[in-house]
Amino acid sequence: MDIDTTTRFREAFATAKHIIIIAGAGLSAASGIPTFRDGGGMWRSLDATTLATPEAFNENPSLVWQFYHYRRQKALQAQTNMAHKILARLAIPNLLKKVAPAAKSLHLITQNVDRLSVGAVSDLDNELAQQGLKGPGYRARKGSILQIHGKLFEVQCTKCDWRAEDFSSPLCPALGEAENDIRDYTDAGSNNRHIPVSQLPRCPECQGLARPGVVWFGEKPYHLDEINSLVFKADMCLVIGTSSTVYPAAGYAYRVQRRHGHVAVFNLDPSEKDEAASSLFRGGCEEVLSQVFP
Ligand code: BJW
Ligand code: ZN
Repeated sequence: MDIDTTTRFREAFATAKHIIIIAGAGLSAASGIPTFRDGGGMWRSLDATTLATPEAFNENPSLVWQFYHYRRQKALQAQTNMAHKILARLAIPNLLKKVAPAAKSLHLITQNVDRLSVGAVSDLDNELAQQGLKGPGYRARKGSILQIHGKLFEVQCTKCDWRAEDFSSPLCPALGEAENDIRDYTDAGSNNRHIPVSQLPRCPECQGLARPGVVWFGEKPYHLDEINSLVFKADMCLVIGTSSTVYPAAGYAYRVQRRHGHVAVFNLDPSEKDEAASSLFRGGCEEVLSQVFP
């Protein structure tokens, strides 16, 4: 790793007041969760991005639910990796102060729906409490993680307002049976079991078809007003493990750069935001972040 880049970045981080972190699928890649693009996004020979649309769900809810069942299984089996853990440390005010003494706020805006960042923060909260480190300075501030593309473990009705968190898996017997039909997820081609709509997850209130509580293309992302004000005041923006191809998240780094904030990009490969970067760190974020924030 380039020592000058790290030193310059650490100096800028030390003077930052309002920090935002934009994260994408690369953050969870080392936890075994597939990314969407760059070769990571195939599921049963289908491009994952073509399944993450309301049109795909309307046309074939059975297929899209099987895709989300697979994603839920992957996320349930996954453990947080070093990158989640480091970002969790930064979310604790007293630990953030050690590397960013001027910091007044830090928010993680994650496009990931897997809950691993939330898990890393609550694990660390518990660990610090066990060490006797209590008080607000040792707790992540409420609302410091904003899940802009929703939650994989939320289920919502397509007909009424019902929504609920649900970590059970399979969500209904037919999804478990379909999974057993196909052992080799990556190359099962058109060998998809068709599940009748009546056997897919249903709303307990109105019996309507339920859907995953995530944001698909064309839908409104969550927390947009709050994120817009955070982006407006941010003087430091870390962009971690995202191809930066999906808006609105892809536009935030440019906005910070235009207002002369520091933009640091952490990515295994070149990404769309490299040109906006004041600091560019190439490599797996689970390794690079541990070197930058030892
Ligand atoms: C590593 C690594 C390691 C690997 N370490 N790095 C033109 C301008 C502006 C907007 C648009 C536009 N044209 C169309 C739009 C709108 C559209 C959009 O952006 N489309 C683009 C294709 C252009 N956006 C939307 O529709 C959004 N909604 C919206 O804009 O609404 C406006 C509105 C406002 C008010 C009212 C109503 C509407 C919604 C976008 C929803 C995206 N949904 C998905 C699925 C979520 C659910 C799920 O997870 O299943 O979100 S699609 C998918 O892409 C997912 C991701 O969160 C998102 C971004 O992907 P990400 O995270 O960047 O992953 P990858 O795979 O692309 O990249 C991984 C990166 O990691 C790579 O760079 C690797 O190199 C790297 N990496 N290992 C470090 N170890
Ligand atoms: Zn309902």
